[in-house]
This record gives sequence, structure tokens and C-alpha cells, in this order.
Amino acid sequence: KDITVIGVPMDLGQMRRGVDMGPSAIRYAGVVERLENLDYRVEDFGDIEIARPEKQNIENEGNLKNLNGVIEASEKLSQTVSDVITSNKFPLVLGGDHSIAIGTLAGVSKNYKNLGVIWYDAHGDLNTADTSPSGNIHGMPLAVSLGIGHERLTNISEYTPKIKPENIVIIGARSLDEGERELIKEKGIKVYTMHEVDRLGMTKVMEETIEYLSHTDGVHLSLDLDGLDPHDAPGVGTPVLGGISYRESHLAMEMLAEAEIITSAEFVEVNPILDEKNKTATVAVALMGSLFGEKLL
Ligand code: DIR
Ligand code: MN
Ligand code: MN
Ligand code: MN
Repeated sequence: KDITVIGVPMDLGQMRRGVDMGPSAIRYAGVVERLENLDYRVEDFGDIEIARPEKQNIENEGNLKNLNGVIEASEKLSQTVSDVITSNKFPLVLGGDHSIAIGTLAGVSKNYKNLGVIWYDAHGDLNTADTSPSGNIHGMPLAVSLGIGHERLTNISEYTPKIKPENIVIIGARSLDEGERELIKEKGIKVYTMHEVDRLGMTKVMEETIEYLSHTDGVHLSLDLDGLDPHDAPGVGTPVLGGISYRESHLAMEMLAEAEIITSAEFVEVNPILDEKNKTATVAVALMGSLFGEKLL
């Protein structure tokens, strides 16, 4: 099995600088070596080119910050991810802020007509320009992938929508905006908030998630490092107390590895400027190890 690592130094989806260095931080934490040690052939595609806010004329459109820059990057990433899948390789996307999921899912969904998505995140990322309190596009990618939002975002790539509401599982939610709550209810999206994670335990959450997605033809893992507790993953732009632990996260990845259902993945929101000695990128790489089958014995 071959893996292609794709870096996306994106920081236009939110307002804190430094998350564009996420891919470098994750590479520095040894992602390629870690996966090679598991006997994968790993190719590093390098980085998708992202407009720099200082240089290019990036403009807001209404309540959508840096819209053009996000669209441009999404189109490039979508094409790259789709090419990687077409050449029979597993796309492993490194962020960058979570707005990159718009491009990743646009590319993945070209190849899977009934794609499942696991959204591991403190947040729902189900905002639109109308419901977003921040105007930050990193709070919108799941809505966009459902075909909800500005049409220049939902129209990226050939098909709209990219995913169906019944094929989504959100895990780790503990900060939802009002419009996101309404959309979750309206669409009947499956959510394991921290309440359910605490109450059921991660084993049950993952058993149910794997069963819930068993009718899909592929499953994309979109892992926002802020889904973890800030104690374990401090290097994120929007930390929320009371998150999923390092150990629970490993268990989740190990159960996904055992179920052999993940067909693409992205690890996002690693911000080394806000981190403690690259701890968050190191955690991300350790979780990738488990996701790809690392075992002690
Ligand atoms: C908030 C934060 N819901 C927003 N979203 C984040 O700006 O839409 N998502 N941080 O990961
Ligand atoms: Mn997110
Ligand atoms: Mn988040
Ligand atoms: Mn492990």
C-alpha cells in the first residue's frame, strides 16, 4: 500500500497566523519515517501553493474572509487529491486550517459516490456566511461539503453535494454555534458530543461509528487536533477545554485501523507558534501511526 503526503500551508480560513506552518511541523515530527517503518511506501508530494495574505490581494466577500484565496487553494487541492486516488495511493493531507477540507472532500468525493466522513473536532464546522459569528471559513467546510453555503464554495469540483448528511459522524463536539445546532437537527447528522464520549466510552463510540458507516464505499477521516483536549494538543487556534484524551484518540485510531475502513485522511489545525515544543504535531504523527496500523506487539 502506498501513501502520498500532501501539505497544505493554509491560514486563510481563520485569523491566527502560524497554522500555515502545520505541514512543516508535522514533517519535522517525522511523519514520513513513522509510516515507512510500518512498511508503507510513502511519497511526499510537497505543499499546495497558498496565497500569502501580505502579498496577494485577498479580499473578503460579505461575511466570508479571504474567500478567493480559499477557493483557489481548494481547487488545487481537490485536483491533487483526486489524482492521488486515481493512481491508487492513499492521500494523507496535512494542514493548515480546516478550510482545506473543502478541497480534500471535493477531490475524494469524485472517486467515492457514497463517501462516509468522520469529523473528529471540538466544533461542527457547519456554519455558513449567514450563521458564522466569525466569518472564518474554517468553521464552514462540513456545511460546504453538504452543498450548503456560498455557491462558489459548494461548486468546487464537478459534483454538489460531496457528501450526504446520513454519511457523517461528528466525534468530540463541545462548541457548536446556534445555526450549527439547527442544521444538525434539520439534517439528522450523527453527533457524539463529549457527553456521549464520556458516557459510552470511546470503544462504544467507535464500534457504533464503524457500524453506522458500514454501507458507505469509502470513509474519509477529517481530524481537527482541537478535537483533543488542549492539555494533549495545545498548538491549535481555537482550543476548547474538556476534549478527547490522547489515549482515547489512540484507541479510536487503532479501532479504525482494525476495521480497515479509512480510505483518505487529513490532520488539521496544527499551529506550531501556539504549541509547546511541537507537541501537537508529535501527537498528530503518533495518531497517524495508530491509524496506519502501528502496534506495540
Ligand atoms: C467557530 C469556530 N464555530 C466558527 N470554529 C472552529 O468560527 O465558526 N472550527 N474553530 O474548528
Ligand atoms: Mn475543525
Ligand atoms: Mn475545531
Ligand atoms: Mn498507538
